[in-house]
Amino acid sequence: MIQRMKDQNPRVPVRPHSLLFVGVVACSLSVPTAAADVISFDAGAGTLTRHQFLNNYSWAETGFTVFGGITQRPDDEFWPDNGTQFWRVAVYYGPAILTSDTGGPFDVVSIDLAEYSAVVNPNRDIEMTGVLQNGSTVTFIHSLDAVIDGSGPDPDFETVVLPETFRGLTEFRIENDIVSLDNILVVPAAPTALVLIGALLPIKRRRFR
Ligand SMILES: [Ca+2]
Ligand SMILES: [Ca+2]
Ligand SMILES: [Ca+2]
Repeated sequence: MIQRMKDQNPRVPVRPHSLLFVGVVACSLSVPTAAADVISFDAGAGTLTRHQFLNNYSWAETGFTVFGGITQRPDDEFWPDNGTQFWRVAVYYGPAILTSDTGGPFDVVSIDLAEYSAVVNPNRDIEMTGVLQNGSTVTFIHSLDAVIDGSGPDPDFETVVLPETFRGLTEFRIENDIVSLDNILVVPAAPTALVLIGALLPIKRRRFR
């Protein structure tokens, strides 16, 4: 009956909540893909903080913080080398834990990994863990290639692409206590329709009260 009345009279007013729904759908469809960030651990790109009580360090860069490790840029045949400063996790620092400073979910797309050193168990398996928003975890294990000659010409670091399951994380961990890492490619999660509804509700109250 209502539909018929609208057909007969095109001037039937549209209800405010209908406008809200259309707005939410339109905004949801037009949300741009969040920009990717690279945590480089490079000098000047972030901030290293020493936590005296825990005798540990954290690194803050591009809205993310990595806890458990220390920056390093050696230049010899013993430690891995990619020409830049990287993050070294040791027995007394690990595990490395990555979180977003906003507390919001994020994706981990890839990470550069290298052996801890040329002489310490170079071909060990590196276990990575993601904590999802519902508290469950996903894991991925990568076996290092054992290619490491420090300042020599061999590529000590290798880029590891994480599986699709490492999306929408609240925390990313590297459980091993000895490993070198660099260039973590992260993508903050885009706003969801529910977030947009929350943002639009005040507008609705102002316009249609
Ligand atoms: Ca670096
Ligand atoms: Ca090398
Ligand atoms: Ca290597």
